Amino acid sequence: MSLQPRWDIFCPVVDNFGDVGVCWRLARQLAREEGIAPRLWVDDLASARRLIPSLPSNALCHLVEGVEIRSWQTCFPLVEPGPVVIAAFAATLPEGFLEAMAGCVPPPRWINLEYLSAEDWVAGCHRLPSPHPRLPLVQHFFFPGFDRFTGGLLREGDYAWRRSAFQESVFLKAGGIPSRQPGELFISLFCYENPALQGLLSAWGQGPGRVTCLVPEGRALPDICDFFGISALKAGDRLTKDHLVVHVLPFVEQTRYDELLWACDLNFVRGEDSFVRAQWAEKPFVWHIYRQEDEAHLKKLAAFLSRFCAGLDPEVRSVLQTFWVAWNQGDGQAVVASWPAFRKALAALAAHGEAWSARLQLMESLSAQLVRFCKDGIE
Ligand code: TRH
Repeated sequence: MSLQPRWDIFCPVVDNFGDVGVCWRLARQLAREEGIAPRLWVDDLASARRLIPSLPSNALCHLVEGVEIRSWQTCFPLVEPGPVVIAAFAATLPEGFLEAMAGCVPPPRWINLEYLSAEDWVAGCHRLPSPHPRLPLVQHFFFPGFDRFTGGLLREGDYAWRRSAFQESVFLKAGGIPSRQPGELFISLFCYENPALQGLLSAWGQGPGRVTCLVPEGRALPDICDFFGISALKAGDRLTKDHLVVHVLPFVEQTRYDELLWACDLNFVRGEDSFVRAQWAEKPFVWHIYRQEDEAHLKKLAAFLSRFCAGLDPEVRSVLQTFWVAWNQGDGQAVVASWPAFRKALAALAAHGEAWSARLQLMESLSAQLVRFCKDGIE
């Protein structure tokens, strides 16, 4: 019998890969670094399988890297809750499981792990309690974030070691990507559909110097097909136009996504988890934020920009903000017009990215903060 505390993590998959991406990363880190035996309940195992290819397609319960991955189905089994229960992204827990939690002595620590935001109000809500209206249970909000008043970010203890062991030549060879020519720019592209993409591809094609764009299979492909006037693309395909070369890559196992970021000079990322990974990669990046109702995402974007740009040279700051905002508005003309200045600012942005990452690393990792919060008791 395992002596490790079992923590239950509930992951509802709204769409795409970020929900399961964050939960899987957290669970794996808890298992590897914190001596926890996580039980990860996922309501969409097909999405999880894209990030965790070793997960069998017919398994309702499977152990991967110390994490018990369970299919979260409507008919929920009778299981004993662990001492900590994490409801990710406001997950509604199964009623029977909540009743079982209420019957535990003492009741489990119940954490509502929220989405990442750089907005100032987050610090005021982090760790706030919220009693259940009927049951003797208290839920606590836990907010990831960018300063010491929040729960921090997920970063694995062996990240720096993995990064220093990375060999770009091996990565490129394995992907069938020719090695870099002098002055060539490698760009990874992981984004949602974007009406500005075709203009940007044509700007890349105009040079100066070659641009190699590495695109994982996914939502960017239809725009790329339209740009090249073809009907479909798949992993392994390679297309060229003027100075631009596009390689379509397979969607890889989550741990290997970092390699793509390390190999590139500029990374287009999106959502939540790839956005954080780009910051650890210490390379210039462009964030395609997840669209929300009532344009709430624009506030989030502005909040991040204001933190990230603090201390940045005013000219570089303005170039970065113009390009990011144009990209998020899908404004092709503005993206194309601001690309040359953005390209020129890449060296300054790379240096800034290192300093930014060093500052973020002063925060304790989110997984360690969670463990401390649950162990120390709740003030
Ligand atoms: O996929 P995303 O857009 O995810 C989300 C969800 O839409 C979610 O509902 C929303 O709330 C959130 O964004 C803000 O982007 P994200 O967060 O970057 O997640 C992608 C995951 O996929 C991340 O863990 C990295 C992983 N990944 C791989 O494992 N292999 C790959 O080849 C690639 C490109 C990504």
